[in-house]
Amino acid sequence: MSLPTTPTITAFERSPDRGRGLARDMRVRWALEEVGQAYKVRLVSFSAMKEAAHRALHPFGQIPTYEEGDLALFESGAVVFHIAERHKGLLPDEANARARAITWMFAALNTVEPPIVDRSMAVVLEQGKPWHAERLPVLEDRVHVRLSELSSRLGRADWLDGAFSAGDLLMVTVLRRLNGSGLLEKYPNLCAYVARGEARPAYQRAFDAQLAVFTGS
Ligand code: GTB
Repeated sequence: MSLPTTPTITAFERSPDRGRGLARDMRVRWALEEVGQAYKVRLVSFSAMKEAAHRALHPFGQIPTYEEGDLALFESGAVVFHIAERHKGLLPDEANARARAITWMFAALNTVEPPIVDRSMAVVLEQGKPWHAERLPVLEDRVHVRLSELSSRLGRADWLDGAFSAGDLLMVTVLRRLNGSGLLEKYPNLCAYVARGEARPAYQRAFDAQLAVFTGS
């Protein structure tokens, strides 16, 4: 199934992640690849993001956005949900299983992502502050609390609730933000979970597409 209008998403013209697939267009690209929906990408500069034309699409002047005909969306979680609702493959058909998968989408974005983002913002923006050395362990402890809880729940399963879903897609992208921090390595099942997500062909197509923006290929 494909949409009558090819959707267009926005992504960084020059991503600060240097092609590591950590910006939030990655999760939208991955979702589109999972369901086999072709898409176009419009690259935006940091300054263009703050101009009125882009703010009409995204009130907070950020990427990603999603346009499909006369529908314009922002918020990567809402966009992934929209894609999952309109295509088969990212949410189960059975009502209760579907509700649980949606619950994992919210858990990824509302419960697991915030401490991970707080930590990475502190590393990027607060290195020189006199209190940084004291604050960082506090932030890392909060990340460990969530990772430990998530690790216990995942146990030896491949995915969070049965088959791969949009909940796993978001959770894997959230956990990838810890790349290079050394924090995930304490949880071998979470490392294997992320690797399982990254091994999916749709993930790889999405990753290659965003990397090509960085390398200019
Ligand atoms: N809640 C929104 C969503 O999920 O869509 C958050 C969107 C958001 O934070 N967008 C960021 C942005 O546009 C890009 S992804 N920032 C520009 C601005 O606010 O002016 C965040 C991001 C950026 C860089 C890295 N990195 O370098 O590793 C990782 C993640």
